[in-house]
This record gives sequence, C-alpha cells and structure tokens, in this order.
Amino acid sequence: MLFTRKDFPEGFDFGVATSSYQIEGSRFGGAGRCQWDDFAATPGNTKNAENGSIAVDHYHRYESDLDLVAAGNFDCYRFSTSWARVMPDGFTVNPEGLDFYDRLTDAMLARGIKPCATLYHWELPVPILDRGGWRNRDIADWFAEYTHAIMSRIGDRMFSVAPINEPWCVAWLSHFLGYHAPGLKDIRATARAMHHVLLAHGRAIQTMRDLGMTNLGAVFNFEWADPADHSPEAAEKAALYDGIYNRWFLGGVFRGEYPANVLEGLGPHMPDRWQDDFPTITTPVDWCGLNYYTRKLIGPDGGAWPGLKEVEGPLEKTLMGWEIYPEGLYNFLTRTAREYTGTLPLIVTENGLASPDVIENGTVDDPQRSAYIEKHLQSVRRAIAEGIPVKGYYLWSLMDNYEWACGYEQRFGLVHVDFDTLERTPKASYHQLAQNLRR
Ligand code: IFM
Repeated sequence: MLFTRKDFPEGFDFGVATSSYQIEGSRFGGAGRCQWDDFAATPGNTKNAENGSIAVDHYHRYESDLDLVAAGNFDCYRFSTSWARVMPDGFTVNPEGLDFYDRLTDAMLARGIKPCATLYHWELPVPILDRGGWRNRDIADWFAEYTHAIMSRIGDRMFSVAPINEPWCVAWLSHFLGYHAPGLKDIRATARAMHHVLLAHGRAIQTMRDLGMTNLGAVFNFEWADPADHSPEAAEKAALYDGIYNRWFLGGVFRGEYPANVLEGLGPHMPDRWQDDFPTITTPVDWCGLNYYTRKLIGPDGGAWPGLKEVEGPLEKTLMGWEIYPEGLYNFLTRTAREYTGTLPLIVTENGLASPDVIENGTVDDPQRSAYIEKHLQSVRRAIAEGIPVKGYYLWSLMDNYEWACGYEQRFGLVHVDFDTLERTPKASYHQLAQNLRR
C-alpha cells in the first residue's frame, strides 16, 4: 500500500468494523435467541447450517481483540450492540448484556480507541419476530425502548452512534429476496419493512437526542448499478435497482420522499398514511455512513415487478463473486454529497473483501485485499480532492467471522481466525496498515 496517514486530512479517522452476532457468540452472557439462530437452524438457509452461537468468542476475548485494534493504529472501532443480548425477550433488560457493552466500551477508551456503535446489525429477538418483526409498525417504538436502555448505559462514552446497519439488507434482502433472516419472499412484508426500518431509525435518533447525545448518523449499504447493455430496457432496470438499493434510503432520510420508480411496485403494499412518518424519518443526523463493496450489471428478466436480473460482469472478482469496482465508491461519495447530504460529513463505514486466506509458516498473505484497499482509498482521496467532506474510512472487518448465509467460508478479516482453535493471526494487510497508519 502506497498511502500513509499523512495523505489524508488532519483528523481523518481510520477504523475497523465488526458486528455482534458475527463475532461475540450468541450463546454467552444470557442473550436471547435472535432471528439468525432460528434461520440457521432451518435446513438450506446457511452454509453447513452454521450459526453465530460461538462465532469467534469475542464475548470472552474482547480485550485481546481490542489490543489488535490498537496495535493496528486504528482510531475507531465500529461495533454493534445486540438487541437480543440487551433484551432477550425483546422488552426486558438483561443486566449481563448491559454489563458486557459497558466493559467493552471502557476497554476501548482505555486503549485510546473511539467507540462507534451500531444499535442493530440484524440481531432481532425472536419474540419481536413473533409479533411480526419489521412488518409491524410498533417495532419503531420497541426499537426506541431498546435504544434508550442501551444508550442510557453507554451513550455517555460513545464517539458516534448509528441506529441501523444497512436498511436494504434488513428490508429487501430479508423480506423480498429471502437470503437473510427471516427469509421471506413477500412483497407486502417488504414494503412494510422498507418503511418501518426507516421509521425505527428516526425514532432511535430522537431517543438519543433526548438523552443529549451527539454525533449520530445513518449507515447505508450501496451498490452501483450499471445497465448490462445499451438498451433502454437495461437502463430502466438499472435505474430501478438503484432506486430500490440506494435512493429509497437516501431519499427517505434526507429528502422525505421515496423514488417514484420503486413506489410503482411497492406503493399498493405500503402501510396506511406512510407519508405522515417523514417528519420522524428525516430527523436530522450528524453524518452519513456508506458501506461499499461492489457494483452490479442489471438487465430486464421479463418477469413480474421489479423484473430485473443481475448479469455477470467482466471485472476481477472477490471470493464472494463481487466485481472490484473502486470507481463506484467515488461515484457514491460524490453523488451522495451533491444530491442528498451537502456539507454533512460522510464516512466510509465498511469496505473490504473476502479472499481464500490460509496460514503458511505462521503468516497469511492477502495481496488482493491490500490492492483492494489501496484502490478504494484512491477513490476516497479523489473525492476529498473535489471538496467532498469524507471524514473517515473503516474496514470490514477486524477479523474473520460469521458471514451470515455463507457461514464461515468467506474470510473478510484483516486478522485470520482459525475457526477450530479461535487463534487470531494478523494477515499481511493488517501489518501494512499498522505500518502506514503510524502517528
Ligand atoms: O459481513 C457483512 C456485514 O455484516 C454487513 N456488510 C457487508 C459485510 C460483508 O458481506
């Protein structure tokens, strides 16, 4: 990697990101069952029926894991708190859960690491799912109660907080495509989830404002959509993919409107008087987080709405089969600022790749990851040079972990984890970053 910390503006933060279910071990500390425990117990949903019951046992190893964050010279640690750990039945506080996040917070501060919390990275308590989960409008109030419970305890020490990681995954991936828990393929459930997830976001921001908290943001995952060919049909479907994936969430939070091309399909299934919720959904935030990995080539499939399909692209791919397209990050940073957020700080809250990393003679070479990071940081620098207020860049992920439906096959970490012994071994990319980020 060619860049160093000095190539970025003063105060630019580098970080690493994780999430609770992917690393902690859901069986520890009195956590309740979450939707992923049940989803994984259903044949065919996750690779080898793997789950996050033990994950990488961060619950017991958090001190040494945070040592790795500090030794990597990262400024920020983006972690998530689990609703099912804090409130196992969705409503009643588990003191052990609060105590864990309290210890974790203090352990970050003791190492000079800025705690950047996410309140929901998909650990929906099963009793909330039984009440309809994201289909039920009441979830916004229940989520606000959970927000109050956890942030009353640790909110005084957070550097930043975002309510919901990747609303597209919460809503579309999980209720329309069915790839993630709860695994529905139901357009009515999808329309409601697409709206309620943003309503819950707004309620959580209001709750934290009432607690006097600052530096609150929203985190979206974006995929750049290019037409698969030069036909008007492909252009139309790429625009629809962009609407569903990207513009729905940016439009909702920053403009108080949803894209017309998406409402063509979802409109008939939306909850009553959904327009009345925009004053809550647009509650001002202090920054916007972008999770970016890849682009998709999109064309028509001739089927029912949305009637689109992904077409394999020609670019180099990661182990996930995702094309490496750093221009997409530049495109999103510039477009988000120019069309939606203006001077609001932008943070790249996730970026990274999975690669088939193996330990040989005690070391792990991951040149594809180093090259990927280098190219995406060039995109960040290009955007900054054009005046876009990008204030941070966080890598997914600190260490190999549970990659949801892909189980433990896809290794996104800067640190290799032996999933049998749980031994951590920093990869070559980690060592390069530690060197380049020295202060
Ligand atoms: O592992 C996930 C993470 O939970 C959310 N963003 C994308 C990552 C890689 O797929």
